[in-house]
Amino acid sequence: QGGHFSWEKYLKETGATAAPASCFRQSLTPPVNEFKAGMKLEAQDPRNTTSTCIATVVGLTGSRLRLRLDGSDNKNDFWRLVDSSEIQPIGNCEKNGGMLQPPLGFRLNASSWPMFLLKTLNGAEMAPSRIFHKQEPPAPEQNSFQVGMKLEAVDRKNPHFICPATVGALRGVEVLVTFDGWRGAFDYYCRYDSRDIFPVGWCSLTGDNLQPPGTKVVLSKSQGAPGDGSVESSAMHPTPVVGRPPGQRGRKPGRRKTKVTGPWSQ
Ligand code: MLY
Repeated sequence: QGGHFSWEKYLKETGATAAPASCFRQSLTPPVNEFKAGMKLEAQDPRNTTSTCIATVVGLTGSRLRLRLDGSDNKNDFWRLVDSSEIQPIGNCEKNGGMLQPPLGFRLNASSWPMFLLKTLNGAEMAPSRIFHKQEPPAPEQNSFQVGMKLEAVDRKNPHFICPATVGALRGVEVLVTFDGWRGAFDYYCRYDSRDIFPVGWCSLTGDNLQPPGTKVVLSKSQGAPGDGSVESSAMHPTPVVGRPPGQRGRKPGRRKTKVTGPWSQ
């Protein structure tokens, strides 16, 4: 990883302001993470949200858990905040009259699910209910984000990453999350009360790993070439941009040409 990213310097450099914590559906003091790798719990299947499945904690990052559904493969891991309502102690589903389901893409024959369930839970370390958080923080009453405000946001294409981002637009209850230095390839709209967006400083409070901004210059809507006057050129990134065909945006794996050290690096 490059130099440590400093929000303080970056905000100064960009002349931007951080979105106030009151804009977000996050607790003011991030929820403590008392989970351990190997613990099992119940989780909604992200690919089939009506199913409650067994998941194993395969990693911990800040206030988040990296989860893998039992009976699934290792290519569909997902991340949840420890205070997410989408994770529950084992037994919760049955207590509420539900039935645990095999994950979408269950690697065995569907008929072997009952036996698989027995075996996967036998002798397993179940996450104790006391380490779950009673409820999610309440949603703020309204969308109070403003265009230009800075935040930290999950990169939904690479959800293990939390990155510096800017509110690019507002659309009713939705916010356009744009990733600093990534030319729009990873941008998305989400509700203002999404659990994937955090106030500036969140990662440093939780110990999660905040990525540095990317190094790409943002082009205007006309997508003109650098030098034609359409470049919004961020002063921090004088790096020339080499175009790539649409559908191939984002950095090629393992070929970052520019070292990520900006004036905001410590
Ligand atoms: N493998 C991807 C990683 C890009 C991550 C972008 N995020 C941090 C906004 C790529 O090189 O395209």
